[in-house]
Amino acid sequence: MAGGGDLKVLGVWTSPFVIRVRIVLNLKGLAYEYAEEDLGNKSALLLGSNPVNKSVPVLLHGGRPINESRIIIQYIDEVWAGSGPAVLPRDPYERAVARFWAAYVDDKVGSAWTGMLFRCKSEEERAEAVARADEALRTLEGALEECSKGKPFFGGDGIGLVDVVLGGYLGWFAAIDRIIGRRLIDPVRTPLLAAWEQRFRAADAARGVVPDDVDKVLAFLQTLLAIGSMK
Ligand SMILES: N[C@@H](CCC(=O)N[C@@H](CS)C(=O)NCC(=O)O)C(=O)O
Repeated sequence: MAGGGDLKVLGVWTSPFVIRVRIVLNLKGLAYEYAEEDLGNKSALLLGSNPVNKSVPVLLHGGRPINESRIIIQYIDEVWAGSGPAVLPRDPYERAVARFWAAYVDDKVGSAWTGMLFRCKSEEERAEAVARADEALRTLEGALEECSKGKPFFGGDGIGLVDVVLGGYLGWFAAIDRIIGRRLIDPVRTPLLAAWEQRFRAADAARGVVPDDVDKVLAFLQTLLAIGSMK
């Protein structure tokens, strides 16, 4: 495996942002060391490596830190352009489109995610965030149709930027499904996304990285709420 022992990820196992980076490292066939952080007691390495945001993930490459998950993914794709599939399209126009949808996911789905779990002070506020998630997912159903052109993933035949960015949230979606008593990615309302989810979860690069134990995720949610994370 490439990577040469000089790659290390500082992460938290449920973080959508960490999960997407780990999936990209897997796609590229890169070996890396993984260090689980405690967000209630961040390591000196994390604080020193990401002093501005103090957030995970951090990728250390030969000891040098790279921060912000979408920037990390692009870095990996550029440095290891020759290894594994390209995560961002080579064509500049398609690359711009992929970046647009990846930013959309973090903007709309990401803010609904924190709204549904961390920032809601009442069930009404949670319902309002769920409605925002529904709307974003409906839009992404159309984006999937457009970007995939009938192929399995947003990235076409293989997993690409938009796939990993959205796929990082799937473990949390399953936990939210349990809380709200229905599917966020609903096979009737968003059939393309529902089929995409199955394919994404089954991909080698995602297996073991996307959390599939809802009870464990919900227990971890309590830990995050107790330390006031993601507010
Ligand atoms: N925009 C950042 C978001 C990273 C982020 O929010 N990470 C969370 C964990 S999911 C974190 O480390 N939060 C710090 C904290 O809660 O103190 C990225 O894409 O890397």
